[in-house]
Amino acid sequence: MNLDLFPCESPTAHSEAIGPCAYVLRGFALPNAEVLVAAIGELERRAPFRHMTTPGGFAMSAALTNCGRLGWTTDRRGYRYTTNDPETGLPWPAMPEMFTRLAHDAATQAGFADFTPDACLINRYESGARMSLHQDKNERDFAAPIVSVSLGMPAIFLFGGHARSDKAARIPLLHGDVVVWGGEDRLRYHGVLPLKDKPHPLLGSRRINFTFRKAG
Ligand code: MD3
Ligand code: FE
Repeated sequence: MNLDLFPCESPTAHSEAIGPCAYVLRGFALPNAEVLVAAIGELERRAPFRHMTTPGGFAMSAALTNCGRLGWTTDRRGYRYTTNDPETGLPWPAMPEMFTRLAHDAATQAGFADFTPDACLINRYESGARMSLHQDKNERDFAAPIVSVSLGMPAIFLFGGHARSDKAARIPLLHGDVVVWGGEDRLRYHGVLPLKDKPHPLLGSRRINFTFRKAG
């Protein structure tokens, strides 16, 4: 698909461009941080964090869970979205309204109108956990942006190009930062360097990252 068919709009104030269609909104989620953390406590009782296995047979160092109509999963058979948690057989927990609104408002701030996520993947990192360079391409429609919210320990985000071998920029992401990726940046390789142990007052030696997607 030719993503140049989806040029990006001009973002509003308080955003820092890290690519032609990618923006960091520093501290955008700070007012919601405590409510987000409380909501995770509730979600993980119904759909616990777990270390999934990649198709290559490795356990991911970040643990994950999902909320929303669709949840991202991986096992030996591959990567995909499912309506039910493979661990419990139950539907993924509904996406709390506050999550949907936060993602919508962040997308609007970055110039993407009408973003309505149907999937929220929640990654939990402890010291030393990482995510190697990859593309997110299990979603049906690449025209919608992805919104990510970082909480807890800081991380260094790797923002690469359209080939795995392209040099990646290193972007620090702190508690409360929100990033919006769309248009030609939607399929760029990205990852997270191994986390250093810098305990956070709210989350201790953990980092939580929410990514909101339109998957279906
Ligand atoms: C850039 N998560 O869950 S933020 C992932 O911090 C993932 O947990 C990282 O990569 C994390 O897939 C990075 C999210 C992110 C998501 C999609 C992107 C960054 C992206 C798509 C294109 C470019
Ligand atoms: Fe990703």
